[in-house]
Amino acid sequence: MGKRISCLAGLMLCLVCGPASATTFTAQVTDQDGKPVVNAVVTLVAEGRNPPALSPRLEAEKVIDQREETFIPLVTVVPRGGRVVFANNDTTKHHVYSFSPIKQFEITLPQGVKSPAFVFDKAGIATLGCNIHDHMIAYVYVSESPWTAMTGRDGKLSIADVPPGTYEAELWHPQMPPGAPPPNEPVTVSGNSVTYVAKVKLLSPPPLMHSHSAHY
Ligand SMILES: [Cu+2]
Repeated sequence: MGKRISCLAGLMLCLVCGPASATTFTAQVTDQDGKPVVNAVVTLVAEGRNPPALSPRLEAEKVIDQREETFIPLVTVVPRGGRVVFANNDTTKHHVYSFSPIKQFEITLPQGVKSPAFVFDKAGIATLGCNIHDHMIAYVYVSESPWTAMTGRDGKLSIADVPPGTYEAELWHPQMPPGAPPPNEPVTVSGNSVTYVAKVKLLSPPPLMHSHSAHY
């Protein structure tokens, strides 16, 4: 694993600043082959600021669907204190669980049933599974910072109206090598727009994760 970690392509930082005050932060994430990376989460951590626990900038309640023995979406971003509802729209029963340090729960969801909302009150990442279908996997990214977004299929994301200042950009993706988060990158936010370009080494997805590709 050590060698693999050292092979990380590394992060490239490129800042392009424009001339005005309300700043739109955009990021572009590619993998080691130069392909756009979907489902990468970028968080801007502001030095010396304490964003509210329940940020109005991130939607506080999200639904994770289950269809064809797949959690949809693969990655869900909520603010700290945010809620997640599980909706079983499948033709089978599911038993959703998390043993992650930030949140432990389990719930049996018969076909057609929606769960109560689960509150995620600690920042971090919870990995979800299903006790009945071992191949089912999803992630809840609980963000402390209101300046958090996830890349689309084009590997891009955008965060509007970021206050000027100095931040650290944290990057996360489910296929990053475990235990080897890339170092945070300093980002200076000023002007009209700032573009953050990151290149990251990803492991191959588990074979069944490919089923997610049909849903994005
Ligand atoms: Cu299941």
